[in-house]
Amino acid sequence: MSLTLHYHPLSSFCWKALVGLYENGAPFTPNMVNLGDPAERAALLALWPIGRFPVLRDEKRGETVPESSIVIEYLDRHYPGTVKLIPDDPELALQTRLRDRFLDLYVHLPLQKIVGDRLRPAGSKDPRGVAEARAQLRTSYAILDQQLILDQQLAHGGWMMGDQVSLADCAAAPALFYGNKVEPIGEGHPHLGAYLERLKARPSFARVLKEAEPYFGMFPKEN
Ligand SMILES: N[C@@H](CCC(=O)N[C@@H](CS)C(=O)NCC(=O)O)C(=O)O
Repeated sequence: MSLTLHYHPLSSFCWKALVGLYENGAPFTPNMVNLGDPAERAALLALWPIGRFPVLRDEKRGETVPESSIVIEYLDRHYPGTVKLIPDDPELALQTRLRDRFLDLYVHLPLQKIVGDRLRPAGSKDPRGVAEARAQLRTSYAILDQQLILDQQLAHGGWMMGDQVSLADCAAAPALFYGNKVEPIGEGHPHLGAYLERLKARPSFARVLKEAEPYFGMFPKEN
């Protein structure tokens, strides 16, 4: 098999790539990386010196592809499946990428900050940074909920870009799932909450969640 995904089943950015892979249907070999194991960490660093996953390795094309958005763009371009994750229309493609960026930068990164702070030892916590991250999440939820109403898409049972699932939904699934865990979306954002439920029921994301289940105990609790 040409494609190998270096990943961890609990990692939110890996979930994004996995949703893309399961939507796309391209066969791949999953390689679970334990970052606590020095040899496995060194192997990941050899592939991508930043040392973060997901990383996709394509032996056939001799390419190493880091960054979840780029993994999905790469799949769409070189291993197109039945679902087109980046629309052909350039304007729609731009909107898709904007939503992907919004979800990564203004939902996913703040939630990562909150979870990361739980792992810091006492005395090295960053309460101000966490409060800012929570405020960012609340602002982002409100923008998304409002945007979804304006678009008439999510309010009517659709996906980020309308009827077709796209890169933006791959980004939304982990960002909203984990975001909701650390800063609940709540009843004030009904469209966003309903959209998250639809994502959870979608077979690609339901599969990702099922595969992560054995590892959920490793998710850092609030302290
Ligand atoms: N911008 C990157 C972010 C990747 C990322 O932050 N991955 C986290 C897991 S969700 C990671 O590798 N963390 C390991 C570490 O920081 O040592 C992407 O979109 O793939």
